[in-house]
Amino acid sequence: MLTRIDHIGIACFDLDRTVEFYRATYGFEVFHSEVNEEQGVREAMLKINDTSDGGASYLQLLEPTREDSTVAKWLAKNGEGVHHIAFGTADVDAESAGIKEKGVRVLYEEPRRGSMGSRITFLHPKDCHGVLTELVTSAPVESSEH
Ligand code: CMX
Ligand code: CO
Repeated sequence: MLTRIDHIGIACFDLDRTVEFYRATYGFEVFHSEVNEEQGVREAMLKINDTSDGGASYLQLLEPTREDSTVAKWLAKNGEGVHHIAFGTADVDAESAGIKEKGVRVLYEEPRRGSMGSRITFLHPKDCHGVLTELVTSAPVESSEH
């Protein structure tokens, strides 16, 4: 079961300036930031709210770290904006297997590492009415605190 919006991914050219926009305009603070070399991004997670299943919802601001990253390619074509949405689930393996059976392309054989130790996979936007869709299982609270 998909139980919440985990995050909305927003691609930007300048992470620091974009973080400052969200702080100055809405009062959102950076909850967590990291570089994910595999995904080719530097990112900031802004927590919007906690949810009843123990997870949370975030904005994920993304700046590419290299020219051949998926986000760099997307920015060059589209400019800044909403890049993907991510649904939270307790079991990304089971969810992605079930969705694959319905004929939607799942981009990874095995879930990969996402923000804060989460496990993530993506569904192809062309099979999802134009929306790049991520599935996320958050890390247990214990491990995300270390
Ligand atoms: N949203 C909607 N459509 C998208 C898209 C997006 N984010 N990215 C690409 N597309 C569309 C393109 O517009 C293009 O459509 P047309 O053929 O009609 O022009 C088509 O998909 C193919 O796009 P492309 O530019 O040739 O890009 P690629 O096929 O090389 O890559 C994708 C597309 C989805 C496979 C790749 O972006 C991917 O693997 N994404 C998953 C990983 C990722 O996005 N990581 C960054 C975020 C990390 C995180 O969230 O933690
Ligand atoms: Co994401």
